[in-house]
Amino acid sequence: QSMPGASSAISADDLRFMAAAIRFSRRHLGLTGTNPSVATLIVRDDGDGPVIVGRGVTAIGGRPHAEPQAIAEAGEKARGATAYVTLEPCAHHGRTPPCAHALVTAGVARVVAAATDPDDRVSGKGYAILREAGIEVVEGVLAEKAADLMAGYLIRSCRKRPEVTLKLAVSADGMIGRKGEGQVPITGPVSRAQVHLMRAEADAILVGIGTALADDPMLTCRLPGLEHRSPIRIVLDSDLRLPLSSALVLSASAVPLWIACGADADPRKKQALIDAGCRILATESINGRIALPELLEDLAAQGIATVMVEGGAKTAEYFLGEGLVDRIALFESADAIGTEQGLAMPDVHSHIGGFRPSREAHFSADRFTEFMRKP
Ligand code: AOF
Ligand code: ZN
Repeated sequence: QSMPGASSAISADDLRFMAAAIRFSRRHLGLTGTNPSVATLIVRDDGDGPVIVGRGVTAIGGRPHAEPQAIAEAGEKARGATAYVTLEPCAHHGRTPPCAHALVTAGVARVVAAATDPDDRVSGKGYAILREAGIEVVEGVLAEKAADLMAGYLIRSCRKRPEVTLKLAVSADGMIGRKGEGQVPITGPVSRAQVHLMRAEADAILVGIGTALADDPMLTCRLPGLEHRSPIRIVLDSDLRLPLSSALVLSASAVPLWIACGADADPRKKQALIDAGCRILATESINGRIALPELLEDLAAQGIATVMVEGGAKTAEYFLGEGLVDRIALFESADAIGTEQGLAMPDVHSHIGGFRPSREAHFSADRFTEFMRKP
């Protein structure tokens, strides 16, 4: 059946290969610096059905981009093939020549793209280069799915702050911890593994000083084989109360530890932490609290695109109250802690009202729900 414009219609195969490209792009989340983790699949059909002949994902550190890697793998087979790209191919001469030109030179016949690049050097120009060269371009295929994985990059580009994900673990009776007991697991081992995977994919993890003192956490990714993917750890600590003997400071030479303090924090404490390998982020503080918009702007300027806020209750409420949470990862345990020993987070459900569930899963006895901010 032929119809006008049928050449730019999308097929079931297009959706299938784009979904595969998006899954592939996940591989280097949190590892590509200020670049998003983007994937390219080059697919050709020589009569026996479509076959992937080249794959590329933005390299660790951000370069090379996805496209030239996929093109190199495909070689001559790229000629006349379709390229699936999760982000509009770049149009600028950075440390590598523009990917749009590379696709033209490789002779691909068709480019199917998901998200448009908000970068001023690229936005729309990548598609224009391809079209001027006679390549058929289909934009916006599974754009929302691709944007979901690139949310940090997109938010950092457009709003000059990182994407903030709030992780909450809540007992069946609404408690987020136990009084004066240090670290207590609320959810089970499968949820814990999920949290560690989320850490691996984030650029930074952030906690308040209350949690740092009460739990003495490491905040690293300890999944076997992914230990090297621990993100930067950040503590909100206006008065620099974090002890030099804390697990965080003791591991500062192995995994970066940044401490956000008020501009007037004790210079001797600052120096001692710096000597222990920490980095100090002197930030404006208001009523003894770090000014979050300023801190986030600073983090974005330093290349941080995703921050996972892991506690505690005060820090969670502070971010929620300031309207600075983009995503909530809620882990709900089937077990109760009891109002006697439990630490409740009073307003959590009122805040969650501004969010809509976007994903749900069960990790053994725990229920996991991801919420996105309502548009
Ligand atoms: C692509 N493919 O795989 C990625 C792209 O500093 P540069 O030269 O690496 O450029 C960074 C910009 O490149 C980044 O802001 C975004 O616009 C684009 N990322 N583009 O064609 C890729 N990662
Ligand atoms: Zn590129």
